[in-house]
This record gives sequence, structure tokens and C-alpha cells, in this order.
Amino acid sequence: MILTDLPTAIQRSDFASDFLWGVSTSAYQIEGAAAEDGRVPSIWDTFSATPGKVRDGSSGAVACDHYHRWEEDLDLAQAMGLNSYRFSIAWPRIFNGVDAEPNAKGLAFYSKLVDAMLARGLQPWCTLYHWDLPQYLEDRGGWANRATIDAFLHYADVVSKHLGERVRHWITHNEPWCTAMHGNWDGMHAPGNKSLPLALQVCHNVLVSHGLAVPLIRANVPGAKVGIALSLHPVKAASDGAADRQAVLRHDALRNRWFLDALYGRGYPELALQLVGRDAPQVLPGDMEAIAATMDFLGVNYYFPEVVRDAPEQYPLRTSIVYPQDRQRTDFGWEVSPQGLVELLERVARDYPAGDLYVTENGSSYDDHLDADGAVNDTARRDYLVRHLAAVRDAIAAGANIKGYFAWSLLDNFEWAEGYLRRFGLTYIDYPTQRRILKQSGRWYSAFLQAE
Ligand code: IFM
Repeated sequence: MILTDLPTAIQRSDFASDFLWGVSTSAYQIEGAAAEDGRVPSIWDTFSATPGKVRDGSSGAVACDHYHRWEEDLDLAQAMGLNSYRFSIAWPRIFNGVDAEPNAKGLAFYSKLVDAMLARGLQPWCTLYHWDLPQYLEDRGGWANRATIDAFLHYADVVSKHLGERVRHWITHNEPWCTAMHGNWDGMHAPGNKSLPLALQVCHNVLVSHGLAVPLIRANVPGAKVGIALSLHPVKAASDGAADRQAVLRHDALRNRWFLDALYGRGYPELALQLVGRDAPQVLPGDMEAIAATMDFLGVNYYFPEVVRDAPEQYPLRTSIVYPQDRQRTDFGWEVSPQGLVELLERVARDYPAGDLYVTENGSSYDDHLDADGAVNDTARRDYLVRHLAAVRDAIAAGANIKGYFAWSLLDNFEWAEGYLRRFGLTYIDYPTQRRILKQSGRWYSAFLQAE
């Protein structure tokens, strides 16, 4: 069946029959139950409790109460017709101290969650680190301390052994740019530091922990596919001028190539190293080889392109992000550019050809409201979804090896420094009652997936 009321004619049969259709979530953003069953504080509990850090003063203490409502949430994902589900493990539920034994209750929660996914025909995609570092590790220097690499490997070892072959797809880290740069350079995220050298060291250590985890997970889980999810942005020049076009190269070198080049065995880009100079991270012998561990897939998280201009006064990139007036934007102010996704996927497929590609996040934030009849008519998000699926289809037609798409997100949730002010869900959460209401976008995705 072709759905005729769509802005762009698109149907599931445009994609391979084994294409993965999913949604993404993360532990701190949805689970709540922050002090239950032995969970200890993460850096996000500390950060949220610090006045002025989260815009509406909220935290993930309750969030979507998914820790108690997980069955309903997985039922919803199944009813939508999805065949995969991306979630993350809360590290502070698994270990409550540096030398602690694994917390059986924490492991049991994810074990039953994975079993419930499998029972519903949802392929589990497990992310090990989606920003909720245990606070006790931050107290010892966090990701800047190489001991955290060892702690991560121990955590990855325990979790991958416990979940075993029930989980075939593993993502080590979600968006290391955000972990490193928002957490430690601009300070917008936990732990809220403001130091470029610190951020670059964190970034490096996170990537080393990724690379060392890849063979470890493979050894524990026969047949495991292991990758990472990067937040990538096509970078555009603010003008046709030569200076702005050079600015694009500098911005791209740190924003995208820092990760891609290193992961694909080319080391950190020379241009980026020149720009950061003495602030470059300490790299130990063997680190770059570890980071370049061959992955089975790359996860691409895409939201919007970045437009930059030459800005000589800005250290270290000498670029500044600009926001042209003439662009369509979400209510969050992010540019809506499906073409950006086509270009990004084509570029990654062309320049970094090894392994499969998955869009592991893509979505939009609008200020939704419940209509009088109890519906949420988020037509703009529905259109965003349709147009970005068309972009994935077009990138595949151009030769990119894309095997799946995960919409961000199943539920409205705790949007980090924005608290609950931003809604990204295909499902509306009425926070006072915790009622779940599938939005128009979610209903469209479901109809698209279940069309004959
Ligand atoms: O909510 C986040 C998610 O945790 C990581 N990627 C971007 C999303 C929207 O900002």
C-alpha cells in the first residue's frame, strides 16, 4: 500500500526486506528510579542538582518512569511494528563503587528488558555508555583519568558476558563529541568543566576505551557486531568566500574527522592537531592502533548541518557557527535539512568505506501539546521523519551501505540541559500522569511499517 497523504511518496518496500527499523532511547533520559535497586548517582544526578545547569531545574530522577513501565513501553514499540530497539545500560546500576562486585539487581533489570525485547520481535541494540558516568569515577578524575578506561572495560566485560548472545549489536559509546566537548569544553553537560585540553584528553580516553572494548565484546559474545555512534554534522560555509570555505575545513577537522579518521586508522587529522597545538591530548604508544580496532558498523546520529564562517578571534578553530535566517527550523532552532543527511551518509560511505552504516539517531524537537480530543498532531515531526527516511532511501540509491534507521526517540524524555522543555518523542509523555500517547508522527511510522 502506498500512503497517499505523505509529503513525499515513500514506502517500506523501497528498502531491503532485512532493513532494521527501530527507535533509540537512553537510560538516564527515560528510566527514572534513580535511587532504586542499588543504583548510585551518576554525573548527571550531580549536574542536575546544581542550580542553573538544567534549564527547567529538573533531573532524570523520575523521567518517563521507564524502570517501572518498561513492559508498556516495549509493547508500544512492538505495536508500532518496529523490529529493533536501541537502549542504553546505566553503568551506575551495574557497579556502585570502584572495587564493587556487579549489582545483581541492575544486571537483572537489563536481562529481563532484553528478554522482553526478544519476546516482542525487537532486536536489542545495546549502548554501553550514553553519558551517565558513575559519580564515584568522576570523583577520581572521570574520563580524563586512564583508570576510567579500565573501569569501562570491566563494566563492558561484565555486561557483555551477562547479556551474552541475546544481544548481537553493541554500541560502545554514544556521541563521544558530547561526552568530551559539552561535558568538558563548553560545560553545557555533566560534569560541566570548561577546559579544551581536558576535553581533548577525555575525548581521546573515551576513544581508547571504545577500541579496547571492541575485541573484548567480540570475545564474550560469539557473532557480536560492535560499533560506535557518532554525532556527525555536514559542515557548510556561511558564504562562497575563500575564508569561509577554509573555515569549513578547520571546523570539519575537529567536529567530524577527529573521530572518523582516528576510528578508521588514519590518526587524528593533521589540521586539527595544528589548530589545537599544545592542547592536544597525551597519546600513549598503542593508543591509535587500539582506537582503530575494526568495527562491524558505524552508527550515524544526524540532526542538522552546521554553518560556519571564518572567525580569526575564536580559539582554536578560528570558526564561528552561524544561523542563517532563511532556513526551516524545528522549535529547538535546529535546521531541518534532509539533504544534509543524504550528503553526510554519502560522504561517510565514500570516505570511510569499511563496515555497515546505521542511522542510530535522527529526530526533531517541537513544542507539542495535547489537543482537546486527546491527540497530539505533530505534523511537523511527521514531515521531518518522512523527509529524512526519503533521504536515507536516496543515500542507499547512491550506493551507501545503510542497513537500518533508529528514530530518536520512542518517548519524550529528559533532554539533558534543556530538561523536559524539549520533546523529541514519537510518543507524548503526559508527565503528571505518565500517560503515553502515540503522536501523529508515531502513528505515521507505525502505518508506514505495517503497510502491505
Ligand atoms: O537526546 C539526545 C540524545 O541523548 C543524544 N543525541 C541527541 C539527542 C537530542 O539532543
